[in-house]
Amino acid sequence: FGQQAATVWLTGLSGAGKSTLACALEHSLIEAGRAAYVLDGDNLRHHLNRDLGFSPADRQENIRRSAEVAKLMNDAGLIVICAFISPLRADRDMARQIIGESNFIETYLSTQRAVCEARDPKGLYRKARAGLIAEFTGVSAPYEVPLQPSLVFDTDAHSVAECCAQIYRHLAPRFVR
Ligand code: GGZ
Repeated sequence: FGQQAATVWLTGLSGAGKSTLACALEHSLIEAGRAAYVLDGDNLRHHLNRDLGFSPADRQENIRRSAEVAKLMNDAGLIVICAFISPLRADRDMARQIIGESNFIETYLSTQRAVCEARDPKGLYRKARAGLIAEFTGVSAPYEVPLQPSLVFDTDAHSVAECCAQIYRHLAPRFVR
């Protein structure tokens, strides 16, 4: 495809804007003639990962399988954009190992929990607060902030287009023609 493959791994809370940014980035890459594909936690959980819930073990398995898929797609030459809460450092490190250090671009959406909770696009925080969803990240399950992400964006302060453009610039050295 005239590109060195990579996986842009978006991590952050529910409501931080991972899916929106992933979709916008995929769009701008394809517009520019690049082969790109989004793997989204919420989507994969309907199919490949439909047997998995939100216990720590199930999240780990969710990340493991998804990273293996991203790795295969990278091997096929695609730029993969992964959108998973992936709340635990150990699980993100596992994804990095599977995908390979040089192809793994950890991108942290640092948007504060209060902002994500105020957005609450699917009403999940409200349900979690009401005790209707157990082990909800940021409410009743942990989120471990990345220690050395390649990129960090607060989607409360920066537009989707700005974040997208910055990731695009980060990827550009991989485009060989
Ligand atoms: C976190 C949950 C939960 C719990 C359902 N905790 O923002 P969304 O709604 O549309 O996408 C979230 C999705 C999280 O799936 P991931 O595969 O990204 O999670 S992980 O990486 O932790 O395995 C959220 C919804 O599922 N959701 N229950 N308890 N998010």
